[in-house]
Amino acid sequence: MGRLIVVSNRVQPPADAGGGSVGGLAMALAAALREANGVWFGWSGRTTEVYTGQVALERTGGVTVATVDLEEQDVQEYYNGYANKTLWPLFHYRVDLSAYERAFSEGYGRVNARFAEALLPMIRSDDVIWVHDYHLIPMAQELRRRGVANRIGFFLHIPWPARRLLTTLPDHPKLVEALFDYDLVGFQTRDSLSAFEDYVTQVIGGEVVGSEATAFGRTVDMGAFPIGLDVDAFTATATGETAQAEFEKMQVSLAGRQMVVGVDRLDYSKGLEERFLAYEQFLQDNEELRERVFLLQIATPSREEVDAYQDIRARLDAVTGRINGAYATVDWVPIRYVNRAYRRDELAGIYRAAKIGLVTPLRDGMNLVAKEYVAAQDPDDPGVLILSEFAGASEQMTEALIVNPFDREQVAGAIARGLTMPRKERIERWQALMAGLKAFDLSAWQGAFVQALRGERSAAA
Ligand code: GDG
Repeated sequence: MGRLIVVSNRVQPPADAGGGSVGGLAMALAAALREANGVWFGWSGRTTEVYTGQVALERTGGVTVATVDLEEQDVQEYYNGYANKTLWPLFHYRVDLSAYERAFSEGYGRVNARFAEALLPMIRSDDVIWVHDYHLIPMAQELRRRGVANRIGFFLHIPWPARRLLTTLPDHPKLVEALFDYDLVGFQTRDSLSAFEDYVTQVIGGEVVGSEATAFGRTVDMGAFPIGLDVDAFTATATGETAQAEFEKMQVSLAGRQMVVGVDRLDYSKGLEERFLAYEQFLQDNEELRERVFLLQIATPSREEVDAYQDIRARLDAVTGRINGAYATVDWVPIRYVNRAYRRDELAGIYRAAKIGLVTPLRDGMNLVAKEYVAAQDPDDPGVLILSEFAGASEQMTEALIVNPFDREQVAGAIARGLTMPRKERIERWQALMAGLKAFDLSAWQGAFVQALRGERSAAA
């Protein structure tokens, strides 16, 4: 069986992925690659004055890691530009924040071509290639242009947007056409898959039969492959020494109060402002519960070079300041708002100490925090997950309290319900959620995708 080559924008060596890493993708891929004696190719995260195309190779944790440096202009146009100022907001339904410049799209094309050129000499004829995420949609096209005939799959970690949104993107058919150079295209949810099918049939006039889409004179296999969590590993982390120490530290700090927790990259798609306002609504509506609870929001700084991220950070500073100013007492602050990264094992202890996991993105491909929160709970006394209907995870995690994050009163009501939910109901919901997590965990996810990519089984969802 041929090797697995994974291509993603950033590469996180597996050896480092246990402790301090940030980003669901890094965690997911490290494990998948170890199993498949894989090669992981991507950007080093470093810039050089002039692009050299030189590939740095490193062997770590059973995986060959291959990286290239980019030029500053590449980073501005491809990464900060087309990926994070154009596609990310658009695919998260924020047409208002999506900025298009021709230079961005040229930079995007150029970097994809550079990656393909750099990867080319490493590809053996029986390798399968798995490309990840919106940064690299044209990767297969660039490899095909260079004569690569291997099986190539693409997985989109973020949502596929509704057709009316996607058509606001200049040159949208060009972007979609590039997907037809893959053998397999995977989405997180059936919802994204059907939005893609809708675009192909309604905008391009293509055809969808079973799990295959035909357009631009080519046929591609498609499927929904919801990313899972390495449940056993995370549960072990949550009951390990560091997590236990963190848990005990939190117990002291709780001082008999109950904690609601949010953990997110500081990103406008995560709905943090709406979350704080819903929590304020809860404080207003539930005077008797008010000082018995607090919200801990960990918001890890992210993409700070992009203006929209500076704006959301300033807005969050203001809204937490206002709410804390309005409600705090001498010995109680309603929102503990923290802008720093924690170790993964510390996070696990924090999740375990929280009565409610508040996961309310406005749009999210999947959301692994929801899964981590559940996996970290004490089976005898589990907390309650409140989950946005617009997180991909809500397709699977139906036993959570599912909310519309735009509906402040509904979210406020769910917080009150979670805090007072009888233990029996908490246990029943948690058991059902855990069974779902175990049935389709990280290794099932990568196994299903790679098998479908190798043509060993159908992609049909
Ligand atoms: C994209 C899609 C999809 C957060 N803060 C810290 C920290 N994290 C970790 C969490 C979790 C990961 O980052 C975040 O993953 P999410 O899935 O919630 O979100 P994105 O980063 O937006 O990921 C998403 C994912 O790709 C995978 O396909 O689910 O929809 O947007 O694992 O725990 N980790 C550490 N310290 C922190 O402070 N160590």
